[in-house]
Amino acid sequence: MKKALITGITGQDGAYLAAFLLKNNYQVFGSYRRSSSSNFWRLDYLKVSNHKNLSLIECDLNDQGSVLNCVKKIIPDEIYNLAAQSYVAVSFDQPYLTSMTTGLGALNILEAIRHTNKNIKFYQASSSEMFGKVLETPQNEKTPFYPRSPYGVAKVYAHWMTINYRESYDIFASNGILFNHESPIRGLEFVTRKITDSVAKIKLGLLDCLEIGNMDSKRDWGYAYDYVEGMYKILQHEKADNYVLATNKTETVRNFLTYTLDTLDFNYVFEGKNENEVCINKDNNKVICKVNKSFYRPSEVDLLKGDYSKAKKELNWEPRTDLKKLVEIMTDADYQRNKSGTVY
Ligand code: NDP
Ligand code: GDR
Repeated sequence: MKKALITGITGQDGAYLAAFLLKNNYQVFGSYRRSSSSNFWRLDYLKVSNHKNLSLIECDLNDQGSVLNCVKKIIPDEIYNLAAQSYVAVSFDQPYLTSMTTGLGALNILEAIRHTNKNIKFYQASSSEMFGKVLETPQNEKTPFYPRSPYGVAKVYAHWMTINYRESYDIFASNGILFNHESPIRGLEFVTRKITDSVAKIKLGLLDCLEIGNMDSKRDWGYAYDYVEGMYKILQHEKADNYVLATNKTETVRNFLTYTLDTLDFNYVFEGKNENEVCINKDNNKVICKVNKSFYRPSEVDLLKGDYSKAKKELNWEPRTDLKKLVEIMTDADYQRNKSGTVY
């Protein structure tokens, strides 16, 4: 039985990947950082918390000794480094912590591999945020980076460290450059889940109005469930490399909102421009969405669209869920949860 270590098991991707690997007969070790309250609701949601082949191990990515001990104790066949301070907006307020966790955290694992067993395969969760102020569209593995946030800069560092350890020490170290991927267990601070949860609440009379930032920004959104299989395929390939996983489609935040409103049969109209834009419920003339400039970022990534043809050709990977379907899955889940009073 193969052993995999997943850092960031309490996050969205960590939970989906754990479920995927357990289903594929892996022994899974999930590392988590200590906190004052338990944080395993995503593993509960996917019904894998009590799986006999899942073990949880405490390890903070910022503590090099802790990372080394964790790797030494397990000696896994594969490590998936999914842990990060992953919220771009917060990275402007906490650039140092973000650089430590999102950037140096990857180095701590690579060093642990180098000093323990160089046969351990390594997956780094690189990000489309590295393309930032994009230099070409769609973006592929050869597109130069132009990060626009401390988060993006930290991911570029980890990306190149991964390549450097591959070339210097012959470690099987690969980067998955993943574009935005979402799900019903996405964190509530990210715009997609914020929209589906808030619109569900408005429909149920639990909230009056959604306050949002830049609605013109465009993203390439896929379903997290599809993307973790891509991570696995990247590590099963015959040689270590870098791969874009994306849908090659892009939509505005506004359109994501309209798909959500359509899913819940709202009758609405958008009025005004920029920070004065509002969305009005035509059935009762109430404002159900308005712009709040406090959600704007000091520098924005305007458009992302990923070319995943290399992953399709070499890994036989492609996304299976289109955006409208994804919005339906997320909106239905949030509507049911809010209706039953469950909080996630
Ligand atoms: P989440 O924010 O949901 O999960 C991040 C995980 O990292 C959590 O388990 C978190 O733990 C953990 N973590 C944070 N700081 C530390 C630390 N110091 N030590 C140990 N663990 C820590 O992110 P996602 O699941 O969405 O993303 C997974 C990875 O993929 C991240 O690296 C992200 O940057 C990257 N990525 C994500 C994309 C997406 O669209 N989702 C796209 C491209 C890249 P805790 O629960 O305690 O906070
Ligand atoms: P992103 O995701 O920054 O792309 O990073 P997020 O959902 O936070 O923002 C997407 C776009 O929506 C705009 N936006 C808002 N964003 C948030 N969070 N809240 C709002 O109210 C709001 N209004 C408008 C943002 O300005 C932005 O343009 C995600 C994370 O998962 C990263 O870890 C990952 O690397 C990238 O996706 C790919």
